[in-house]
Amino acid sequence: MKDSVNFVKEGIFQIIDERGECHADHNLSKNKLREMFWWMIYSRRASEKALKMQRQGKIGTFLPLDGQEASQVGSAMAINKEDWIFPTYREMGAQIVRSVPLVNILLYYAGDIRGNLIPKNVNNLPFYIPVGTQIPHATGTAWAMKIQKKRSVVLCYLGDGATSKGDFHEGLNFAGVMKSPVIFFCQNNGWAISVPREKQTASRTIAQKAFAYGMEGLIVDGNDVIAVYLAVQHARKRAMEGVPTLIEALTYRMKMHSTADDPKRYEDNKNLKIWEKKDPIKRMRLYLKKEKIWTRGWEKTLEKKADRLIEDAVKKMGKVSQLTPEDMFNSIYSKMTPKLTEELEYLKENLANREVEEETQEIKGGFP
Ligand SMILES: Cc1ncc(C[n+]2csc(CCOP(=O)(O)OP(=O)(O)O)c2C)c(N)n1
Repeated sequence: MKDSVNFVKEGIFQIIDERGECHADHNLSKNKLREMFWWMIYSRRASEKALKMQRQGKIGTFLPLDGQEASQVGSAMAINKEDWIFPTYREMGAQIVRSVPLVNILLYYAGDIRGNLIPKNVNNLPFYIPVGTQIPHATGTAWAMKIQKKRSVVLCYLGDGATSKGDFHEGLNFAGVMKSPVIFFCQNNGWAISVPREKQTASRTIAQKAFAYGMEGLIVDGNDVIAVYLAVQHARKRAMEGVPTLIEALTYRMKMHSTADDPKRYEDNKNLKIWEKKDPIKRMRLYLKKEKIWTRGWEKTLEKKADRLIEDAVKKMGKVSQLTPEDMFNSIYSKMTPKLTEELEYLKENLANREVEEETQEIKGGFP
């Protein structure tokens, strides 16, 4: 066995291969390995449930994480509670590992902004929807933490598509110059909606872009939860020393981009078949089985626990009071501006008129 930090196969950092064979010492306890498997099971089941809820009209939109569990779980587990994460819309797995209640996430996807209220003492930003905008924010936050001499780092999530945005280049350039304690964690999942990775950039890899900004670049097998964990731990240490890292996690989006798209229109099924063999959960199961940590019964217990937590979250969501149209004015400024007050009055008046109109229509419609 080789020392894990130096084990790189064809330029890609990997510990566990697709057959569940371990190629390097990792020094992780059995409990840590169990925990990793648990979070991946929970994340996938939560993602599957959210997709069904969208199809049933219970939430408005959703972006499945299926296939990216190892990247999200491994990275989120590798940092400290005091560190901050800047997630994109697909990072449900990272959010739940970092203690954001699932009910919040479901509420958010149902269009209820209260879902974005992150609990106190949880250092997570809400989901970023505009692609790439989190990157300069993450750099700035990390820089501020450095000035304040805080012993924490920022983990900034992004996709391969985000690397084409100006924000990416500005954010990374500034991080390199200011030596901000930040880790840029790019999940290269092959697609930016229907744009394949090879049309996104002519660079041979995404990680190599790091060198132009004076930081470290690292490619990790994003479907190997142990490798991701160790890579992010390493990058965290470097960030504390003033060296940011751009990690490219090679993974695959196994479902649609979002509930609004149909990948069959642009994606060759052959790719999916290849990546199904690399499924992060399957791989970890094979490894844990070899290590005599996994049994079918144990996995069933985890599935049941996950389903119970998911059902609880769905029930809690049902108990949350409905938002009214007027509520949209409550979350903009702490004190309403004169213009907003005027608009609120206008809205109220229109809503009242609409009620009268609806009642009149009903009466005109006659009696059954
Ligand atoms: C500024 C901006 N432009 C366009 C969009 C529409 N959009 C949503 S997701 C997406 C693709 C992003 O791909 P990638 O960064 O690879 O992340 P992934 O969705 O694969 O996780 C685009 C173009 C957006 N949300 N924000």
